[in-house]
Amino acid sequence: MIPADALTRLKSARSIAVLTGAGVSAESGVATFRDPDGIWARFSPTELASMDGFMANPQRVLDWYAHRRAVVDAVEPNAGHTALVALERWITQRDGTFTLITQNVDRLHQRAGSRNVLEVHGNLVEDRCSVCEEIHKGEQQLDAAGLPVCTTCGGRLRPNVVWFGEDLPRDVWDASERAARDADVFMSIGTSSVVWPAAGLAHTARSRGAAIIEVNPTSTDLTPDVTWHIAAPSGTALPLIVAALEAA
Ligand code: BV8
Ligand code: ZN
Repeated sequence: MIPADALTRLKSARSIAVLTGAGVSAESGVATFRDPDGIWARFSPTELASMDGFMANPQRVLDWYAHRRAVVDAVEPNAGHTALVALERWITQRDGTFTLITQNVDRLHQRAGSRNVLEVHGNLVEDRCSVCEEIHKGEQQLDAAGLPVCTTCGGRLRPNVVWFGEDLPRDVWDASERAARDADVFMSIGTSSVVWPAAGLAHTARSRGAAIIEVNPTSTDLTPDVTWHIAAPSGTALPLIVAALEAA
């Protein structure tokens, strides 16, 4: 299942960059965005994951994120998350570098033990004040309409995620681009590669000579440009890759 020359390339890599998407959390029981039973299948992104959607119906958007938080709180990281922790350990023990860039907002990578995680689309755990940008976690002060507001300035709180049409956090994005540029191997795992600019990272890596490994049971927009496509779930493929590297 794992191409021998992909393993050879990984063994000689000094720097690995990984981009993960909702597919990595699927085996934990967290719905993806675009698979037939995925989240967006029931809602449209513009209604829920956008400032316009939030302004139009804040309670509906806050209820949706509260639902997703409850789902994530009730699940555990899976073998794919754990294998990425082992891969980070394997290459850093060889004085190599490992950067995990994730589009996921569920923090399952951190709960699994990944350390150097770049959350390009933010996270579900925190709220952010839409006025003063202060980060809030858990405490709730409600306005007359029963909506959470900032305890510092009274501004409306929103999930600390990046919505469509919003810029990605500058420092996180710059670090992600640097990691993609410097990577010898770039792994695109569990993402449909349709959301930009995150989907451009693999192309940045490739333009600098990196080998691209895609782990996804189906083909994606990126597949024509990858070096190897491993058509398997991340919870199966990633432990096999790590076992082969550790056995070498
Ligand atoms: C921006 C956070 C500047 C919220 C999300 C260039 C070209 C085209 C469009 C654009 C462009 N530049 C900007 C855009 C517009 C837009 C965009 O990309 N639209 C797309 C849909 C066409 N991008 C933006 O707006 C971005 N901002 O560019 O800023 C700017 C500023 C102002 C005006 C314009 C531009 C912001 C994008 C961030 C949006 N926020 N999430 C939340 O989560 O609630 S996006 C959302 O999609 C999630 O973050 C998710 O992670 C992300 C990507 O989806 P995937 O993770 O790939 O999930 P998906 O379901 O699609 O795929 C799952 C895959 O897993 C599948 O392939 C499946 O086969 C596979 N799979 C299933 N099971 C498994 C598996 N794989 C492995 N193992 C398994 N077991
Ligand atoms: Zn505030």
